[in-house]
Amino acid sequence: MRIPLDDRSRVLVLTGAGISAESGVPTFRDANGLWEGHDVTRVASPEGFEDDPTLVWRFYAGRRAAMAGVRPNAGHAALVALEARLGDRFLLATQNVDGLHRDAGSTRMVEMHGNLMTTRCATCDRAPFRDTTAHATVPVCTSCHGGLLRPDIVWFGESLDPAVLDRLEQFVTTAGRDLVFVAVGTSGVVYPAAGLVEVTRRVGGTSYLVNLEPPANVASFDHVVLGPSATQLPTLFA
Ligand code: BJW
Ligand code: ZN
Repeated sequence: MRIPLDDRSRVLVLTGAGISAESGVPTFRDANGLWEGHDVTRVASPEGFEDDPTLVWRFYAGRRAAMAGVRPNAGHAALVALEARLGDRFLLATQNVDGLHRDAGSTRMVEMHGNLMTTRCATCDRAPFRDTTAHATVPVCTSCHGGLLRPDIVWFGESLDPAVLDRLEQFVTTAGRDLVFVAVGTSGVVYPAAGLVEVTRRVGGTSYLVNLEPPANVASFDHVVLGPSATQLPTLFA
């Protein structure tokens, strides 16, 4: 299949863990949402961090270390090529925190759930900073002397950056019926990302799904392509 685009089309691509699977990054719900027997919603929540910051940092330290040598794949590259073709009529919204879209060369992009290699203070408002260290112990803030540092990631129950939500809303509103929404490699259970397909329907746009298997919200899509994204995306946007 090929996604038909004309010179009015505005393409919003939403990606999830599935697009990075072929680069060797494990998806979330692969192991039934478990990590070393812990419920992922516990190690990725403010309550979990409050209860056991050491456990949370162990989870993120492992994920940081696992990124060594990981490279973007043909699916990421296909989105870079599409952006080059469409310019400002393209926006990529990724739920992934792995940074692979940026490594591949995507620039018109929002990271909805933050970035794995960025750290911030849980207490003070110092600017988030790049940090690739796989911390073995909980790092402490040197600005406010005592605040615990945490990954700059949007955990369950936390709000997304309003600037990210504004940019998405602006893109969708401007596009209206010219919106082509393409969701790639995502299980469609985590909001607000999972609701973008309904938003597309409301503005009169067209939606596509590219996923290995049918996700929770499959019935909401106009067109469904089942298969691995690294193989499917280059063909869809050829
Ligand atoms: C392939 C493939 C290949 C494999 N090719 N495909 C409205 C309704 C109900 C609940 C809520 C709601 N609004 C908010 C909520 C609460 C909550 C939520 O959604 N809960 C649901 C679980 C019910 N949302 C929030 O808390 C969000 N905050 C918010 O909305 O604030 C306002 C608010 C708060 C509270 C109440 C109400 C409003 C924040 C969500 C933050 C999510 N963060 C996480 C973890 C941290 C990131 C990290 O550590 O990395 O982000 S959760 C986790 O899931 C991670 C992911 O980005 C996210 C999505 O996962 P994804 O990408 O879909 O991965 P998988 O593994 O689930 O799926 C992979 C898919 O790929 C599968 O389908 C495979 O088949 C496929 N695949 N290989 C193509 N090669
Ligand atoms: Zn601080």
